[in-house]
Amino acid sequence: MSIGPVQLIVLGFQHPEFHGEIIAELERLRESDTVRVIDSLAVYKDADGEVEVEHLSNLSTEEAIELGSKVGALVGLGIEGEEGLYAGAEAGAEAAADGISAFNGSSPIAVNNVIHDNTAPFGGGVGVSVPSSFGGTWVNNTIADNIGQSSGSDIYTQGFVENMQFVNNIVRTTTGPYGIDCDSTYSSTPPTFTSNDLFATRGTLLRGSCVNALASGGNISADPQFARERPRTAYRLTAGSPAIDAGVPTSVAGSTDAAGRPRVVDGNGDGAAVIDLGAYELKPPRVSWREGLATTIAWYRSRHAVASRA
Ligand SMILES: [Ca+2]
Repeated sequence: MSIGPVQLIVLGFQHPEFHGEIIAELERLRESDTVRVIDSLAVYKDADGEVEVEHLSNLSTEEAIELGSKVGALVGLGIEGEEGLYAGAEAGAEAAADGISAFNGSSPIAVNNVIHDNTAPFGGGVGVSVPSSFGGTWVNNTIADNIGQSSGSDIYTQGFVENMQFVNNIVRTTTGPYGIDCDSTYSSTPPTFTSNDLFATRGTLLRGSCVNALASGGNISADPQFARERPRTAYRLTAGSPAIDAGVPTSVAGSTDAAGRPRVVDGNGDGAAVIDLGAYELKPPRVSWREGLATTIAWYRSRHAVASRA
């Protein structure tokens, strides 16, 4: 089955008291073909630090098996693939909790995702609303061309996001009114932005507490020069992109990019392998078109010279 556009939302509740209203609303939206919940986790940590987890999805079992591991990877939770998914569905919270031992005390980690062409009132690409120091670590994602109808087309944060980190991402906003909006209603401390390319072709790029994101942290604002957006090459970098070899080292990025290719390679030919920004690492061709042409001309000329002498 095809998926997309897909949106990842993290919601926090200060005083969780639910009586089935959320599930009923999601069922209603599913029935009207408005949204489908691919996977959701309700996580509750009590005063003693015990974690309870409940799964919720309105995909069929077959669809959930196909997508389960992708979503687990997206939010950085070790659900242990299909086995963990089955176990969670069959045995409920207790079985699923076994698969997420890394969750307690850590935040969601989103790495190597291409998040594009989503629409929401706030936070078309990434929407995070949290009541305490949470919100996750976002590394080497490409977040582009999303629409936040009211604000935050590509990123919208709300709540206490001072521990949220954005590192080596590309954000390209092509629809306003605002690309990245860090709502300061509850806290004026923004997430930390380090070594990202934050760029808008339309609308205002930054709003709220992250309005100065470009002033520090080695962030840039330049056209990332994506490849022509055919399905196989969409959002990959082209030679000359300012995102090439522009990242900071991070073990979170892993050893491969979103296409499964080696992650840290020398993309600008200066002899130093440096991580790129965004979900894809550019691997330059071994011989450029110009070099190949020059070699061919040199070969032809040498042959021609020999032939003339003969
Ligand atoms: Ca590189």
